[in-house]
Amino acid sequence: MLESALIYDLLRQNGFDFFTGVPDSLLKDFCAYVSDNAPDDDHVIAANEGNAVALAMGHYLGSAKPAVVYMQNSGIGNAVNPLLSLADREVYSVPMLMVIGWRGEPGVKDEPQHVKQGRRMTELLDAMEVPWFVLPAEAEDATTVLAEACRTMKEAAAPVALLVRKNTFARYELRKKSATNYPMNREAAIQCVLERLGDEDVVVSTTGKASREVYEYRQAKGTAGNDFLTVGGMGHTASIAMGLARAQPARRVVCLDGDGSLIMHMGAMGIISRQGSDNLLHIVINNGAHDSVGGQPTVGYEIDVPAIARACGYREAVSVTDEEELARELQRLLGLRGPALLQVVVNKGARPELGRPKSTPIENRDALMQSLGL
Ligand SMILES: Cc1ncc(C[n+]2csc(CCOP(=O)(O)OP(=O)(O)O)c2C)c(N)n1
Repeated sequence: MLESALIYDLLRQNGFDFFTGVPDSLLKDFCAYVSDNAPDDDHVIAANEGNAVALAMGHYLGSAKPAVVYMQNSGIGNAVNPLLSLADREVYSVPMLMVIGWRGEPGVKDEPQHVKQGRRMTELLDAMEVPWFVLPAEAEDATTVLAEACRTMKEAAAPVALLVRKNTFARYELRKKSATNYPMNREAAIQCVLERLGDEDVVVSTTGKASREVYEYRQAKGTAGNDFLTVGGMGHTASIAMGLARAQPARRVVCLDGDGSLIMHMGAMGIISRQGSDNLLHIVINNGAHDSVGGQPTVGYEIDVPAIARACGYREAVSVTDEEELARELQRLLGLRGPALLQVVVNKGARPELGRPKSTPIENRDALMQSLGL
């Protein structure tokens, strides 16, 4: 296994002084090391992976130095447009080193949303003509491959990818821990909401541990619920909820979103409020972090989510922290014409033994559609 320190130091020695990206569970240790060791100004956790590619491009324009862009392979989708229409050698030709966590690598068991992405990943990079290398888990080989990747990046003057397999990096525990003291964490907030919804209400929950907690709640209660558990497509949960709300105007649709997810595709907020989602309640569980993949910070605690919602045209937007306020505002907002936004500010953290849905995404889809009489 590789020490993150070794790769970080090699990157620094190769002239990389700016790191940006979106965290990934597989790169958790490397991301934590960068968070702890890169000066704050040299590290930006981006809203989405396309955003990170563009930041790397701006950095190069202003410094003549390539940046490191880290991401999970599911983020390649977000990055394709700026990679091909900006950084590509046939457009602005901007070098950068992408460090990509390889979820769903063939032969390695993973969740359904990662399987095809992992299987087709190298072909996707080939189709984009992005040269790629696999980072070996052994220090000497990793040093050689990293040097080769840097050489290729400089020669091509274009983005190059370094693929990171599961268990490549040795454990590194984030030292920069931010402890908050809110009354609830995400799971407590989710339970409080689910306990108070009616049998007809539809729930759309976001990517990561939130959906796993919704699933476990239903399992524990032995009730089915009308839930759509978003497993992939981080950042699109609220748009799925809006589409559903429009198609089912007689139902109340409750979106359980995360701050990282909200920020990833925040532009959707302006659309949600303009297109008549009267029956949509958008709940943002804000733990100020990408909790599901290692707890790296988002700007969730620093931005005023209800003010943004109001400015986007949501009819109501409030923020709560404790269970009593949450229960009260939930009842009130469910009774109003939407779209409304309810922010719940919570501590990060989850139960270590939190399970994963045993049903497949298609079973989840069918169960929901059946419950809607479709
Ligand atoms: C496009 C994309 N990039 C990155 C990921 C990896 N990922 C899964 S969950 C998650 C964090 C989500 O953060 P947030 O919405 O705040 O929810 P939390 O985990 O804090 O509950 C990330 C980065 C992903 N699934 N998809």
